[in-house]
Amino acid sequence: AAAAFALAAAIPAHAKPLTIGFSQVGAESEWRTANTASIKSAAKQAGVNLKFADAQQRQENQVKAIRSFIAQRVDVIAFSPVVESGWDTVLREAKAAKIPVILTDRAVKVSDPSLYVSFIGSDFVEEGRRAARWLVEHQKKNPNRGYNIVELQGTVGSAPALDRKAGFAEVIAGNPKLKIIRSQTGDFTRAKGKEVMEAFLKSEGKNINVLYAHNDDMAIGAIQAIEEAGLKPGKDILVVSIDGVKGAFEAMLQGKLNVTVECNPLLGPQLVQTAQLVKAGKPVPKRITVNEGVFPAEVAAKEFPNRKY
Ligand code: GZL
Repeated sequence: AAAAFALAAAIPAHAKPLTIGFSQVGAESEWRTANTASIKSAAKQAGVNLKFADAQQRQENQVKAIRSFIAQRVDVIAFSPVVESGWDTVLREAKAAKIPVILTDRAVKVSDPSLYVSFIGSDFVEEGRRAARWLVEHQKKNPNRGYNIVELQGTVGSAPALDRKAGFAEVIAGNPKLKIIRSQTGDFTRAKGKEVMEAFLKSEGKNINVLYAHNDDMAIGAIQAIEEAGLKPGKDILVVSIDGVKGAFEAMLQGKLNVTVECNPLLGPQLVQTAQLVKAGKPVPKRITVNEGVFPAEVAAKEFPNRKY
């Protein structure tokens, strides 16, 4: 042990690989799969020692993972918080252990903003606004059609679900033509999205003109339900969703989905770079946003070959 200690002491501090403990939400969607792949490949390319934990969408598993990273004395803790609240205690433990914390993808609501050094992720309120703006413009061009909207919300209490709902509602507020008639969580998964859409169709049937889904996976599940009900997704019921994953482009090419608002999952390089700066004691921005666009069906064929996730 003494020899090993001597060896470690002999290695200049900057030569030891950076160790990041990362707690991921789960594997609930195509978006998440791409996000995980980006983080793992960026860590590999940078020679970072990545300890990766999948929480199966349960907050208690993320708290456990963070506690284990503290016990292992990792250099940096990073995580995508499944929900916004309930993090103060475990983040205070990380602070007491002098381990910096970086948030990726989703935000937290904490009493003390010094509990994390940086949040790298999208502006979900703007994503909700972009989805609604597309619908407002569609309505102007189709004055004779109805716009009764059913909404499939993301995971209850998650930043993307809360913010995408708020952004969308902000833009349609005061517009008598656009009305949300049902809204329920589909937990960001295809299976739940299909199940909830089946319930919407049972209770509202032909009264539904639009589906607004907080992610493409729920939209893809809902599309199956719409077809099984004998209706045409993308025509009888407009389908508006968020993420921009491959499945959404394929659905647009089949005329079953009308627009997807991009939410960039490729955060790995920015996470690794930020962690390296933090480890070197360099300042980092508190908020790092990502560039993203809006892809209506008419550009799907041209854009599809460029998609990276
Ligand atoms: C958004 C991310 C959301 C995606 C979903 O940054 O947190 O979680 O929109 C994913 O597909 O499940």
